[in-house]
Amino acid sequence: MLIRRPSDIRSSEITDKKLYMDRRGFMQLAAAAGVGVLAGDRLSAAPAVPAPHGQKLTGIAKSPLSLTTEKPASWSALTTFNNYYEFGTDKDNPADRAGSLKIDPWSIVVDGECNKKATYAIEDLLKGQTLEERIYRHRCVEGWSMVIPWVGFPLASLVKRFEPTSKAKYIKFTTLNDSKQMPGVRSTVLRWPYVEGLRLDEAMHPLTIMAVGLYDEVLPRQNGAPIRLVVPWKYGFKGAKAIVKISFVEKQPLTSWMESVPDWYGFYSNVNPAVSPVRWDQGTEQRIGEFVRRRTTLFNGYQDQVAGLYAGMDLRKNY
Ligand SMILES: Nc1nc2c(c(=O)[nH]1)N[C@H]1C(S)=C(S)[C@@H](COP(=O)(O)O)O[C@H]1N2
Ligand SMILES: [Mo]
Repeated sequence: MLIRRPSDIRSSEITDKKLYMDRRGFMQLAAAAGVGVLAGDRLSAAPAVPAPHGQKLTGIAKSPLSLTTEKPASWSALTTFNNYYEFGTDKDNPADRAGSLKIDPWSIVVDGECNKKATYAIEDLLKGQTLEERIYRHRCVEGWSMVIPWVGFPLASLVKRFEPTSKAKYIKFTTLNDSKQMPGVRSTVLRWPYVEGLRLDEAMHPLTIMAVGLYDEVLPRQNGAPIRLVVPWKYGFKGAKAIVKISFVEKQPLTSWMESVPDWYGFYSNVNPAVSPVRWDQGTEQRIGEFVRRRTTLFNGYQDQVAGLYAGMDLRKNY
């Protein structure tokens, strides 16, 4: 079968070694994790790690759905080691370049198979929502992982409000595509805008949230401000950042990654150590800040909660 590869796909996408060789990223993470720096390395070589930006969210409820007692990654690791190709393909590009992204005002277009098609201001969508802390395991397809203390609310509450019709089987998420603000969209590494999708029942699952915060602060731009999707049993790329459109559709949407590299990226993208459709072996993962790889678990450890969604499905075919 012919594998279509974007001609200028970055080596950082193709080898996970790059992750550990990126000196700057490594120094930051080592510092963030409190790990000693190798002899001969000067700490001054690492840029200052950002402090929490001081835009506190209030009235956050603790959710019983955090389901992990692991310690979340530090603020600095979470905000300097990101994937956000609209700002470049290196992990520190989003932190360096997303700072001036205009996120206010922000609105989301809701269209397709639903009764409440409209353009909604983000304030309107947040009205009446209880913000919850959800500490989730995050597993990236490239093999690294983190524990992330999101603040958000169930996507199901929005979906109900928009009243999908009986024809709505999937939700398509479209994200901001603005070449004036996002230098990375000049690259052809992906077809822009970045598009992701979920089956409607996946979108309605109580673990699926829209995140607007990190720790108890407003979501930083590099993490997807003002609003992004988080689906903890799927690989990280499902978590579309800077969402500007939610479409209810009948047919499975074509996501940006499926379109670019269909043999590597499937629609479901459920974390599955037994299926490695992408170049990397998905059997193990490396927590940022740790030096020993751990075993990856089916559905990223959320099997008790989500396995029922896929009863009877061949997860090797539906990767
Ligand atoms: N719009 C957009 N959303 C995106 C991406 C992207 O390039 N553009 N990258 C995805 C990938 S590959 C991952 S792992 C997560 C990373 O989220 P984080 O940087 O907050 O950890 O965002 C996802 N959402
Ligand atoms: Mo990712």
